[in-house]
Amino acid sequence: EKESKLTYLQRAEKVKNVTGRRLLELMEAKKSNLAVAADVTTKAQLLELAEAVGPEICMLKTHADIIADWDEGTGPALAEIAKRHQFLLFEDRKFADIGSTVHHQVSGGLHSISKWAHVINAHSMPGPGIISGLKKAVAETDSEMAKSLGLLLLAEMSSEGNLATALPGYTQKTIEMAEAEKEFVFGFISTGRVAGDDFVYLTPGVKKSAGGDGLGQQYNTPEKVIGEKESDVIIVGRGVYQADNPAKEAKAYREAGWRAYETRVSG
Ligand code: 6AU
Repeated sequence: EKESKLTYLQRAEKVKNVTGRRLLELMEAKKSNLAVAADVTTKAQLLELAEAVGPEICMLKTHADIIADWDEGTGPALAEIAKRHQFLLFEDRKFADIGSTVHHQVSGGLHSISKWAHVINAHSMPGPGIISGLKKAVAETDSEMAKSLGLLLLAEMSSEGNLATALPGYTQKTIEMAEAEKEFVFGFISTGRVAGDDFVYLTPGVKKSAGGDGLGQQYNTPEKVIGEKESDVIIVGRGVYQADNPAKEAKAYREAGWRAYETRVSG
């Protein structure tokens, strides 16, 4: 109970992963707990959206594999925008394979994720080997940036009928996997706070009004997610990028998310 009253800055001191700490610090500095899910499908749309919402966000979440014309310049172009507007890049690849395979997936292929992303995520389904595989890739890289890569585990999902939520013990086992790797794993994708104040919680399925999308997605409001469920970061996709004015909409979500946070820590 008491723990959720801590500010993001106070929580930063408890987080072991460098990128997790940096995220909490820049959230406080920018007064933003908004991550925008940039689920657009061309490089031009992606970079345009990043520029537009950049001042409002703590994080841009990408799906590199839905960009039709992704090329070797896309990662660096995103990184330049992220540096200028001070937000982190989260490649939502949702690794879900054996350690040896994810080791190649995070560093190789067309997307070379570890060369430009600050944050990645993985399913806990394969067991702790998935963390070891991703860690090995990080250890082998000569890039300074990749050395501080932070990992999030999917402790819960937002979609209807998902097994992470339905199977008894799944979320708890996922938390135990994270506890054992705190230098690397700094938080969770979850519907709210599922463990201690030394982890960061990021929640997708957020819109101005609750509801669904007809394909299993389930939406909650920023107030519910940050205020009641005690999550830390709201992840908003269609609510922002499908708006007539994504920059203006991102500002509105940032303000709603930040108000809910301020109420929580002061209440
Ligand atoms: O706001 P939306 O519904 O347009 O987009 C939600 C975004 C999408 C999903 O791939 C992602 O959040 N997501 C995730 C993540 C972030 O890992 C997990 C989950 O359980 N549900 C979910 O929607 O880019």
